[in-house]
Amino acid sequence: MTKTAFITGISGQDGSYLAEYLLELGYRVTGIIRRNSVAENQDYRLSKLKNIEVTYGDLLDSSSLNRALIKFKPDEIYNLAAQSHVRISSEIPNFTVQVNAIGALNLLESYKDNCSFARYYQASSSEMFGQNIDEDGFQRESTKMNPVSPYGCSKLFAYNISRHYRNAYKLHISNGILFNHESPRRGSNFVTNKIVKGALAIKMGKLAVLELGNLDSYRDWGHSYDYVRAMHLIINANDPSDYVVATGETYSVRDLCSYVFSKLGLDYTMHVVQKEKYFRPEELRILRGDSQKIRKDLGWKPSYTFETLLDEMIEFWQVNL
Ligand code: G4F
Repeated sequence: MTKTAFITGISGQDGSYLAEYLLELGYRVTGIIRRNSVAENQDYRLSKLKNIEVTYGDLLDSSSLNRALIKFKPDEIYNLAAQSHVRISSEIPNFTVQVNAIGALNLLESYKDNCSFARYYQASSSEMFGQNIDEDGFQRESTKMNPVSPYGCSKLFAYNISRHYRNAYKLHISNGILFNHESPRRGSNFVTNKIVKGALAIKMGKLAVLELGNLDSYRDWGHSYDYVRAMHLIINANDPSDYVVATGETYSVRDLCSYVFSKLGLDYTMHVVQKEKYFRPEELRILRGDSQKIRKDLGWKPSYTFETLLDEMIEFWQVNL
């Protein structure tokens, strides 16, 4: 029997990869998109996808969630919608908390009341750990969580309330604690895509310098395609649970600059300048995830490395910039 998936954030990087992946698996794919005054930009990541069913809706509008869930009757619900930019969350903290925390609660309520037979995936984040790191240098499911941004705090609420609904109402709800994941579809104001597009623009003579913030923070970067495969495994596990999804390797923003610029025959130290406006009020210094649990229990492993991820992004923008 055809399964129906419902995706919030379907027009985003992960939402679009997940929609494609589930269509390939034979799912009926549905979701909500927010109304935007620039109609052209609303679904550009979905433009090549046929047969998905989307309706206007918003995590802050419970009536739209109820209507969508009653209409689509999903078997699997993926809550990927968020204000996902960490630095910007300090500029719009109220909005970030409304969408990421209260929005998640709205969706859980709508799910519990309208289609509790379904399974539910909550997009949780490694940003929830804050500066905590285990003695061996990794963060894992048991690592303490003390977020250092409005974004991280909002995601921690969504993570905890999802676990509460799982326990209190015996619902099949799982969290994926995803470390950074990128692709050519990444928004241009996240650091990977900003560096790739900036370096190419410098190479083409279209940009003089690339302005960045902190070059000495470390992140565990994977590919969005690998991480949506993890989401699907997590929601289909026999028992609901929480899983770290990460590569286990960490690189600094400086390493990232060095790799991308040298691929283009450039020396990043000649072209990158640091600007105060791109620093965060409180920086999360290092992320490195231990994903043994999902590897052992569900057989997941990443297919991309740091290098192949960046090579794909460079090749994409060489053609499309
Ligand atoms: O690419 P970023 O903005 O990603 P960040 O903040 O780590 O968050 C991403 O990963 C999280 C998972 O850990 C997600 F939950 C979240 O939604 C998002 O997808 O920044 C990465 C690093 C940071 O340390 C930042 O300070 O790059 C540093 N950075 C340095 N210069 C910059 C810049 N980041 C951005 N966005 N822009 C800069 O100019």
